[in-house]
Amino acid sequence: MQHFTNVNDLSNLQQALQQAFEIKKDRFQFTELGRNKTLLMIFFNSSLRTRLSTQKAAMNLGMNTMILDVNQGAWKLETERGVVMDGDKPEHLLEAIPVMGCYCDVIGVRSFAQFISKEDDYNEKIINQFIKYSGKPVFSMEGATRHPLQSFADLITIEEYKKVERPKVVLTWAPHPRALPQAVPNSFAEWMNATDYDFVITHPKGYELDAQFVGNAKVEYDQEKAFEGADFIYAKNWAAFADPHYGEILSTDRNWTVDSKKMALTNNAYFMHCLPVRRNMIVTDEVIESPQSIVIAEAANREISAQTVLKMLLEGIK
Ligand code: AN0
Ligand code: CP
Repeated sequence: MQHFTNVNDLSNLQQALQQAFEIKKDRFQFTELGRNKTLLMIFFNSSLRTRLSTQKAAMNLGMNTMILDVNQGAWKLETERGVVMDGDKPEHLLEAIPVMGCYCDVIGVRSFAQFISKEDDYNEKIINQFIKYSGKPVFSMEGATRHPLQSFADLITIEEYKKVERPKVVLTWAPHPRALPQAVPNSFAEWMNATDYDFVITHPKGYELDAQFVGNAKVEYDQEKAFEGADFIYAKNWAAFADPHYGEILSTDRNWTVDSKKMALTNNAYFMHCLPVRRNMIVTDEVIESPQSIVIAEAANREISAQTVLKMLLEGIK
């Protein structure tokens, strides 16, 4: 594999899943693969899980790791070509990227949607420049439109916990005080649509996701109806996608918070969330602390998804 930004970069999803389960059985079986190879992780945004799980995954493969928080200690980066750089940004991304590429063998990038230009966000302007100018394999640690390492870990987790071959999986919008990107729900939908699950998305009117991610999913505006018979509830907030409200908060209605009463409508569903999660906005204490909550197992699988992807990228290096 050359780069990893979405589910289609895996040539075969079922094989990738099998590889992930192999790695989970013994995560130290490929320690030679990464010897004398260096992973550089670039963060334009905060992270707990992605940072730690990806670093751990790289170490499991015998790699060395370097982490750069662009907003803490690095030069502020200009990202627009053609600007007269007389402002507060001393360095341009067009030099910074190839320079960073000189020091490593693989690059991970986290760069969220900025909600300034929908076009820039949905063209993955930052990650695509890393792909174009770094000369190295690049993978997404959450871009503007997708969070594929998260979705891969989500899929691994569902495969581990499902009790029927074709579970009903429900992605539900839930309220949040800040405007959050669509990357996690987009990506989750993209990966669920690549499986044979019964996949339903529920959200208030106005929160429709980009049609390319919704795909063949069933959209149900009545959250309680959507929860009926569900095997997995996957909660997430996102800001509006549709124009003219791109990036805006249209509702903070706590009737959409996932609580025990709603979980009782399901088929004893497992509760999932990518974390970090705001308790009693997205989900009640009771639900996230219940035996049906698998958020920690889900986070643990981030190490496995990252290691599977890093292994494939290392194998792709000539
Ligand atoms: C981010 C988001 O919603 O995309 C990262 C989630 C993994 N969440 C926050 O910024 C709270
Ligand atoms: N789920 C996830 O990506 O968490 P972080 O933002 O902490 O990395």
